[in-house]
Amino acid sequence: MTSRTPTGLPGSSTSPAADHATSSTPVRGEPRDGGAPHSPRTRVPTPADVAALLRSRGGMTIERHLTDDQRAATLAADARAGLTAAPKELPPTWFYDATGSMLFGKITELPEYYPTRAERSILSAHAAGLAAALAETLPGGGAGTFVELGSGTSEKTRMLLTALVATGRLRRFVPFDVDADTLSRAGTAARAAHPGLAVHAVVGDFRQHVGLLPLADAGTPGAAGTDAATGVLVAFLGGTIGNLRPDERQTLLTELRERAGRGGALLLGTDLVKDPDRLVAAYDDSAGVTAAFNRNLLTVLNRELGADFDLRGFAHVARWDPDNRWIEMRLRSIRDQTVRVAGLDLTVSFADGEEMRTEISAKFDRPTVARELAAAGWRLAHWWTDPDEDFALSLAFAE
Ligand code: SAH
Ligand code: AVI
Repeated sequence: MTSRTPTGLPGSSTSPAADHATSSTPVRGEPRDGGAPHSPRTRVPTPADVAALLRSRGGMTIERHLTDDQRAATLAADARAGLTAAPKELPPTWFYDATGSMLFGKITELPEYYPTRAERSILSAHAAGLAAALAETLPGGGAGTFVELGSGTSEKTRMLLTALVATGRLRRFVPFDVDADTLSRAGTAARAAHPGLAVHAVVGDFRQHVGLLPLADAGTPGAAGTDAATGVLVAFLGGTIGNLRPDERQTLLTELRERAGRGGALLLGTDLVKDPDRLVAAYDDSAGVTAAFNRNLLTVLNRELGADFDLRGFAHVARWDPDNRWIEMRLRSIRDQTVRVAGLDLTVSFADGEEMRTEISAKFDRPTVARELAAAGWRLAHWWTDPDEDFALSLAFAE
């Protein structure tokens, strides 16, 4: 299994053990060593000790595939590559610090931003049917492990968790996100709602760390160290797959298929193509929340890379690209200006009117989703939409 690293990253390797320090850390508020003070005779607990301790106390574990150092290195590599490219571009992953996640939460409540409401309505109508479909098709009568990529607050996921727990098969919930704080809160909430469920939160970057996901090879009954004969459900909700380029989507879907094994299922949320005016309004709301979300990327670079972006010098732009069928968010420089990025020892010039792309958000239709899934080894089994057909949830099984 290979673990992908953005081009040019230091430490790029195909050996997960070699290039990704993996550690389990206790949930906030839990004592690091179970309360026992360190003394010369007390062995410093290893990450495995801590994880075992928390499990035995009924706690949640957090595994870090993206340590603070790796986050800093990945952000630096992405920023250097993007700010020196022509045209300039930054990956949307870096929107999501605490402020960015909070702003995204506000976006989901805006009148113009329909995707969250539409997906919630689909989940509310079909969560039980989904659990039944999994029970019918997956080995062991359902999903034993439920992984959620880009989980955020896991707010909509609660409906799914309730339906899956009701099947009596679900043992483990694995929320996976780049934002450790939001992840920790979401994992704690899931654990509180379902005390019998093991919650194993993973801080990671789905562009790099999917190969490290703790998934059972569901199609291999009795596989050592796995929950063997039960299936795995991977959910990727919210339309976040549309924030990846087509080649990145294909790589991720293929890697998920390999990791989930023959007993794997994938629940994929995709926003659908519609009237461009509605699409642009969803990404350029009248209250200016999306503009603040977009500019927050510059705040992240200022704080984490010692840059001196003047946020007032950049205008928010949202545009529909009919050829690629995606929304593009950009930041447009409103004057000639120079930005110093001390952490990269880099000076970047922006011309008046120059635009830097910060996000694509691709929109889909059923044939496109089915084709992309099939190319990665997934068979589309169910396609559910909201009544207005704004958004779709696809349930696919490993071929
Ligand atoms: N699934 C939630 C949140 C969507 S917002 C919903 O449907 O509402 C996108 C989420 O993906 C954020 O929580 C963000 O932190 C996370 N994310 C963005 N890029 C990521 C990456 N490269 N790896 C892991 N998580 C990422
Ligand atoms: C997370 N993702 C699916 C959102 C989207 O709609 O592409 C991010 C977002 N960007 C602007 N508004 C919301």
